Amino acid sequence: MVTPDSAKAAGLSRAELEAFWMPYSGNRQFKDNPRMIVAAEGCYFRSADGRRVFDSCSGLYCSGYGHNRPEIATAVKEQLAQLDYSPGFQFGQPKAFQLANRLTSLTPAGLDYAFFCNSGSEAADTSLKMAKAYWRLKGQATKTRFIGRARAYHGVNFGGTSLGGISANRKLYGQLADADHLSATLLPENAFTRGLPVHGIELAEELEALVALHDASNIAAVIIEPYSGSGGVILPPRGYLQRIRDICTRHDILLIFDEVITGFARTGENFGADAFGVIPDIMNLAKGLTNGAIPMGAVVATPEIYATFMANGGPEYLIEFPHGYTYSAHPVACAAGLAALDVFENDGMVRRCRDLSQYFEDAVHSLKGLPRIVDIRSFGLIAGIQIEAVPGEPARRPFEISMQAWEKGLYLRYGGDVITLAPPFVSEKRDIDFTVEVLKAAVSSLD
Ligand code: PXG
Ligand code: PLP
Repeated sequence: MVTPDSAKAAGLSRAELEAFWMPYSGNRQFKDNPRMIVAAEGCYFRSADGRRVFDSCSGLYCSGYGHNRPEIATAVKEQLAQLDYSPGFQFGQPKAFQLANRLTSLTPAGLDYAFFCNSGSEAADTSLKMAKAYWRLKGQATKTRFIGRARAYHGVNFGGTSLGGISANRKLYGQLADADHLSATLLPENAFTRGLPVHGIELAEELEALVALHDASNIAAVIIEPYSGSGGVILPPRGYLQRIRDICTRHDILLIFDEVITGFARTGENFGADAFGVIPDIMNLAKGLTNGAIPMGAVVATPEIYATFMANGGPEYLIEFPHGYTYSAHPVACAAGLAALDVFENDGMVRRCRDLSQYFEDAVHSLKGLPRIVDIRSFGLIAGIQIEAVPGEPARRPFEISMQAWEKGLYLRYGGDVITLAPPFVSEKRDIDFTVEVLKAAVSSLD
């Protein structure tokens, strides 16, 4: 067995595993069967027991440009030596402004103002507060309601938890903030589609029904992932996002795209907005912004939204948007962000994603026909492989597959009963082959 030695190899006793309450983890199982990662380079982790492990999910979808990029490491080191921290409230540091310019030169035209935070969860709650305040400043203070979607993920803070739609993430907390949810766009007739599914555009009409119920005068915003990542790689049917956009525009409802996973090349374009040809009013980003090296998120808004805050801010010395984090636009995060965007552009991550995506799609869809695989969905360099659930034991089979994969040198992520692959853009074809081979063997060994 590899696993019992893993903590010991990392110099930790069983007792020393206790104090750390691990996030989104089965703490009890892990602490009895630890899986320690001690180093990384490119597309590979090194486990504490010295094995190379292929990272088939770019960490948690965040390290698409490959781990331990020297450009990012150097920028971070230099920044730490020059300015480790500076207050972001009422004072500035140059890299924040540089990064905002770099970022908004990449985002679609009309998304021109970047607000920085430290994670995708903070981006979600920032965007919701921004939307609500925007309508209040415009004298439409009844526009307060938010609409999300079933099976969506918008992080773990109060707003994002409520607008999210993965029941396992919500059930312990009750309804934290008021929210309505559109259906997820997962239809059986679309099973095993490559790219965007054909059926389901009419699901967008549910938004009209919610407008009829609440009246647009009471709705602030709709928040949507261009495709749901954590929810199991749920793709938008052709025309669906455009129809959502049209309904929002017609009723004066802000459209927020949560691009925490779809942003930064995963779709084969800079952003999901580009890939799907639909421009939101607010775009949430994190993960790829720094390649995961330093925590950072961003909310990018239209000039109209920014101008509304400025025009209604009162005397100039006053704060227009009473919101921000101690670590908003942290200088080290900004340095990492600037270096990551250099890598993103100079090393052509969008092109790399496109170049590999057909091979990836063919490889992943070659799993069709194996027992227990009930759907495969793919777009760009992301894929969801849906495994038939064991009744009453959600996510049991993907968990078992993931544990087997780890033993064989593959880090494999899953959400619910869906195995999610999101390899680094710098992966080789042989890495994809290896991933699919390991998966094939693991799936074939299921009861
Ligand atoms: N929005 C979206 C669309 C996300 O995918 C967040 C917000 C929250 O970001 P932070 O940085 O607060 O975690 C996310 C994060 C998984 C998985 O395996 C997905 C995420 C994070 C960790 C694991 O599906 N998405
Ligand atoms: N709680 C307390 C007591 C604080 O003083 C602060 C920040 O000053 C926060 C929470 C918020 O922390 P952060 O800005 O890191 O989100």
